[in-house]
Amino acid sequence: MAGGLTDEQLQRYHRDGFLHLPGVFSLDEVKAIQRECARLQGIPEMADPRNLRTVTRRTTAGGMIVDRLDPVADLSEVFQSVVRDPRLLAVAESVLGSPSCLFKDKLIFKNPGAFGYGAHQDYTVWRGLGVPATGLLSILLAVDAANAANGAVRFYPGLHSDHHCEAELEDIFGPASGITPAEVLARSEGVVPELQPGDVVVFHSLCPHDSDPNHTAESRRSCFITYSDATYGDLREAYYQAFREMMKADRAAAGQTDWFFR
Ligand SMILES: O=C(O)CCC(=O)C(=O)O
Repeated sequence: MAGGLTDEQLQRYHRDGFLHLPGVFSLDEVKAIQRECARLQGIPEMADPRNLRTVTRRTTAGGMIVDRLDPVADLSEVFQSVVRDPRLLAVAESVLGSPSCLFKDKLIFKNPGAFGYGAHQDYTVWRGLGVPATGLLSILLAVDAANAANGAVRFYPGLHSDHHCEAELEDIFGPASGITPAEVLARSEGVVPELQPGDVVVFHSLCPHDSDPNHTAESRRSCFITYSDATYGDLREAYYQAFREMMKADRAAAGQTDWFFR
């Protein structure tokens, strides 16, 4: 793994648009990551929806909860090591065909009852960056086991050659925003890889994916890390600046008057 993907794995990645790699992180490594998630979740500012690092989500019980920290690596030495892990960098380099830059990282808690996500292609929100879809690659690291019951991510194989989003995005945070049309999804059959803690799924920025609510009593935490082809330069700082401006506008539109970033 430190040497990246084998030819056979790369072929499967290119065929499907995603690839499940079991056991990339050991149980001991993942236990340290789980402890770090609990520590972060216990910091009051990280559960405060005014924090521009947090994103809230509806729950099946009708409430709202903080569902993610975006970004997370700048908060934590543990996640700093995850995003720089040589095994992940080698996978990114295999797929991108060049060295990579860290573009984005987020920790999704998917607490009990948290709603899922409609089918989308991540590239929809990244298309203005001046990077082709093949120059952006995401890696999902399973912090907890993920399965159909707790809202694991479903991937639609073979649909990563085209971008299926004609309309401009009005509101990137809205639930109906950037949804992949049903007639496109009907050309594939969604696959929900059952993940163990420490497993990884590598996926193309055009691979449509969605998820169901977490119907269990435990969180389904996952870290999503996106690398960009270094040929296009380091995009992270400019991206997050623009992202935070969009968040402020979104919150102002919802009537929120104060926020902070910590
Ligand atoms: O964690 C999930 O259930 C899905 C998250 C997702 O699709 C995304 O953040 O793009």
